[in-house]
Amino acid sequence: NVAVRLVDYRPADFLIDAVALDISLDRTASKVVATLSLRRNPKGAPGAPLSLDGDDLTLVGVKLDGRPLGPQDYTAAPDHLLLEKVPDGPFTLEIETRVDPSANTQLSGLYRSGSAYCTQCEAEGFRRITYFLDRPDVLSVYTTRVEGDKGEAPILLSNGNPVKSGNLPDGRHYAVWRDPFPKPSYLFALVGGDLGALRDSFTTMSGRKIDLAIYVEHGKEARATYAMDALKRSMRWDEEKFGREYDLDVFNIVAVSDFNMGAMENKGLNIFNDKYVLASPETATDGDYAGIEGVIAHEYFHNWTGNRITCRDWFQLCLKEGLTVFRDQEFSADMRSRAVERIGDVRGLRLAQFPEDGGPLAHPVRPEVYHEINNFYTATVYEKGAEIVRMLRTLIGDETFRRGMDIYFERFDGTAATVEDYLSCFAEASGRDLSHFALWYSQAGTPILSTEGAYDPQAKTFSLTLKQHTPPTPGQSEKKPLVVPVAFALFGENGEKLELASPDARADELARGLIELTDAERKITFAGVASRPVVSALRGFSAPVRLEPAPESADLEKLLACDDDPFNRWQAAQSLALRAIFARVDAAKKGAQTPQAPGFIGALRTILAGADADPAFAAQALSLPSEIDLAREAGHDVDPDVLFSARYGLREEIGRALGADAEPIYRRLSDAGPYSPDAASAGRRMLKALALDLVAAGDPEKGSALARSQFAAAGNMTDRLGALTLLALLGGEAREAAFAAFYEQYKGDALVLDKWFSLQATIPEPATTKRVVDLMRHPDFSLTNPNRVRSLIGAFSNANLTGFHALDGSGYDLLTRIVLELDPKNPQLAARLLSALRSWRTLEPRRRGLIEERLRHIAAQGNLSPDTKDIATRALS
Ligand code: B3K
Ligand code: ZN
Repeated sequence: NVAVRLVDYRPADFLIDAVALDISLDRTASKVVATLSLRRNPKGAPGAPLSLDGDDLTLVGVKLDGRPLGPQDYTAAPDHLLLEKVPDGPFTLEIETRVDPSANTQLSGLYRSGSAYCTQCEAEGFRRITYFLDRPDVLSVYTTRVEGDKGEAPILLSNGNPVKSGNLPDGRHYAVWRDPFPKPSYLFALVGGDLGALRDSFTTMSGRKIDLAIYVEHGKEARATYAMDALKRSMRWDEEKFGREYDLDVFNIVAVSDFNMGAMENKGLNIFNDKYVLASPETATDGDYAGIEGVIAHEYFHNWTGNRITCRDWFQLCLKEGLTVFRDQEFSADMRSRAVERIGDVRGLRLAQFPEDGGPLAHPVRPEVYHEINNFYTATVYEKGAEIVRMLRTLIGDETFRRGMDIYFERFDGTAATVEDYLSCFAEASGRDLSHFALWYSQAGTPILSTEGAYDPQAKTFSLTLKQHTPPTPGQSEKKPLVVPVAFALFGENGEKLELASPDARADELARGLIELTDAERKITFAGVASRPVVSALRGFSAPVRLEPAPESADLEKLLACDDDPFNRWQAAQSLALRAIFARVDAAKKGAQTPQAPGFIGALRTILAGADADPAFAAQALSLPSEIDLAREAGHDVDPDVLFSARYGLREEIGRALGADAEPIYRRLSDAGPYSPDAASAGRRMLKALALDLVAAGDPEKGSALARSQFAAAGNMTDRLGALTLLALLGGEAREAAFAAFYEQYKGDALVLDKWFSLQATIPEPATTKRVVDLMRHPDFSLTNPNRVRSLIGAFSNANLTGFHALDGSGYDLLTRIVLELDPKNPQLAARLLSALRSWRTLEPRRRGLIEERLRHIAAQGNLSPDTKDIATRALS
């Protein structure tokens, strides 16, 4: 694949004002007739030939202004259609192609999921349906006629509003849809199938009634109730928070089982992985409900940030994705607990984005080059992209941020925009020069922020020195200081928050408790400080940086008790836990006696005692960092087995100390009444699971007995899966019996079975590789369903540190074999799985060597897809 570069961007040579599609669905030979209204782009190269993108297409015929063309008039191949000579004025081109949805295992373009037809066109799937200028800056108005068999596909959907429908001979029928909003081809969608629907309506702020429908497998309509509720809340929230009203007469969502990612924001016709639509108390966990709410909101919010204003080119992907993630995170924070949402978002960022930014796949939020765009739908573009938007809001304030967004919607509606366009709106609203801030978009890598305090008891001053530096990343060896908003506070001896006075900071910085660090270093001396204060820095995680080193333990314990920023209270508990675990790691390496952590355990005891006030927060604060967290924090020469033992040992120490305190909490929370997915109830269930884990950590027999009865009696999936998770860790016959019972109960339900596969893949013991291999032979396993592959192989390689990194290399062999087997069928999925190896250089030498061999073996394969080749090559770079 050739490199595509941002600097090479040129406007298209032609514009396509209107597209009329006529698609006749057939399992193996769907007929596609596309009529394009073309004209030369005044901004394009004069006299340029017309070169249309294709991918795996079979051309049947071409007509220009109604006149059939002969082979001498064009050059056609599966991947392009070239017309050297076309009229200078406007003209129409009619292109007929055939596509085979049944053979489409890549799940890009027109494909089959179960018995339904559906499409996925982002980023470059439309060219697998017809020849087109398949790039996001070519915006057209689409009219789509879909024809299908009435029995096979009674439901025929496309973008926009329904125009007409009718019957045809031979048991066929058709529907015509028209989308009046100009859109790029990646937002095109079509669905045909025999589906059930949950219907509702929403009245917009200006009083327009919108018909809503969620299409699902027959019989599962009731499981879409929560998604429908989330949709209506999203529509209202976007009106209230951003003044954005929905624009079509209908909004349709279709849930399919075979989907490469979470969902897709096609105009007026969102297509979803059914995992993010279907939920019932018996089949979905609290986490699933929260995921549905977030993804429904995300795709809906794209209607303005992504669809009405789209991206000029794929380098600008963060313009829609980072901004829309920011919007869905804010929505969830408003719907649930803001503090718990923030903790969860930061955990996610550290889990997925920090390792990306710290390894060979690091890239700027706005990349400058790609070989395969599908590999850039990353945590950096999405989650770090959202953090940049959040920092912008922090810097200019809520009101100015909203004014900037209003300018953006007003000025760029109906266009394909850039990051510069976006920032210009906030520069205008705030009167600030944002050119330095913009470096966040082009500089890769996670900055390291350090704070150093010096107290002068004579002068009663406290000097705080903030420093930043960003380690080099591939292709960017020199890094510049960034604009880092550091939210901070000082706490006095009795835990009181200090008034801030300093000649070294602006009045607004002191008033807001927000230091803007713009250079490599900044020193601020505070006056009138009666005793050595405790610093709470990076409050609310005000910038996506690493704060190193963490404050001293005594200060952390104090912050845990007195900080009024819940994020930093949680962070204090995490930092203490990390310190206690790494003390054990060091002792183990030296063969020294295991250190105990009485201070930390005392702090946990206090959190547990006050847990009722905010159960979800307490559960978060009481949870130990995962092994994956530990590996990332360790950063180099990682030995997963050592990390596992240290963590497991601390868990036992905590359990022995706090098990007795936890048991009554567990028993009290077990009396919960009927299930409700709301955040407060979910928080209580989270605390209950944590309490049970503490009991089991101290007394495995008792824990197992409680887990077995919870498993048998559970009235909802959260409690049942929580019990099964503990039983899976405890092992033995009880575990196998519970897995068998779970399978019997849910064997017909794919989404629940995914949990069954996942949980087994994450058992932290050496025998798990064999279990995964055996599970691949299970009749319910299939390489063609992405959810199933991710649930078994993805969970094993990303969430089972000891199992996957077994010293004999068996985990790596397994992943290699699957990636190579999957690659010809579904390259996007194969490439995604392979990226589990991205942090290989942080491992100890033996494992590092084993992975490098596998990566070289993969990279050396002859027929590798561009997707997998790109990941393997960059991972080795
Ligand atoms: N925009 C889609 C992602 C498409 C991925 C293409 N490989 C989903 C989303 O972010 O909303
Ligand atoms: Zn998105």
